[in-house]
Amino acid sequence: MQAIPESELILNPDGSVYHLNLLPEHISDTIITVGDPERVAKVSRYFDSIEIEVAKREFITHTGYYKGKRLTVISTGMGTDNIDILMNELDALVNIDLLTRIPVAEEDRISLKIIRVGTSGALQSSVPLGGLLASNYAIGLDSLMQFYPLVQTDFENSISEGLKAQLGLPFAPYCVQGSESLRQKIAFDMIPGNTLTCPGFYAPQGRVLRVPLKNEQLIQAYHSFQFEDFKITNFEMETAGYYSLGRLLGHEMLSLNAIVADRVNHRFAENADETINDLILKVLDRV
Ligand code: R1P
Ligand code: URA
Repeated sequence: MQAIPESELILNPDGSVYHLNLLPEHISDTIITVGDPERVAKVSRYFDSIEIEVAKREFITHTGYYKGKRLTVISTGMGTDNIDILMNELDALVNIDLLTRIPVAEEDRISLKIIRVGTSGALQSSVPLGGLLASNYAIGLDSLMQFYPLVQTDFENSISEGLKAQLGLPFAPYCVQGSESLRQKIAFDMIPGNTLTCPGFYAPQGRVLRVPLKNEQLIQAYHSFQFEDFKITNFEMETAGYYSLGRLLGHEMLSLNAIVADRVNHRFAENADETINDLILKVLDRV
């Protein structure tokens, strides 16, 4: 196999991957990801000890031990473009020999367990403020999967095509299921849901400040979409990127959402920090 060129797999002078600034020994095979860089310390403050702290741009990484288990927590910032960087560089750390720049043999590949701990807005009144929701399927309204050969199941294709028609979009949003085994293990008591990943926080999530929406019925269209018993429960900005790249690269991925905004009743949580902390503690104890 040919070595991956320097311009494709970019390494820093110390051999670390370009944006994450990490070396293979800096990460555990179990990784908690958060959007907000300040949330990293809110997770690692529960660690028994912190072994490594690395920071570059929005990617802050702490690796340490929680009740004897080695864990890594990394912040990603917002949006699936950052998830493209995160997932490819994490994969390079475990599945490419960074000295020879050659991918490891298929039988030696490592599958990471990655759990997103993020915030989210609810699209159904069955999803309460302060609730914890585990994404079963994710639907991506962003363009990331226009560039990767994602293979969808027939059911996922039906969701993609149905939503394209319902929203009158010129493209079919992508739809991907996350890890069922991680969901059973970590999120058995959380609300199961289907998460819409939006390429923005304002108009793509139906929010109007000064500029009106192109489609005034957008929230209603998200809310009322139904295929068999599938409904969209919540939205945020990363999950579909994670689930699709998890499938393409062979990593197990689960997205967990602390519900901080209720878009049906137009309310925002007064105790969002408590809800997120509750989610962090559950994940640390179960991962
Ligand atoms: C928007 O406020 C951000 O919050 C959600 C969205 O996905 C987006 O990143 O997740 P985080 O709380 O993890 O950042
Ligand atoms: N994050 C989002 O992306 N949307 C919300 O409404 C809340 C958190």
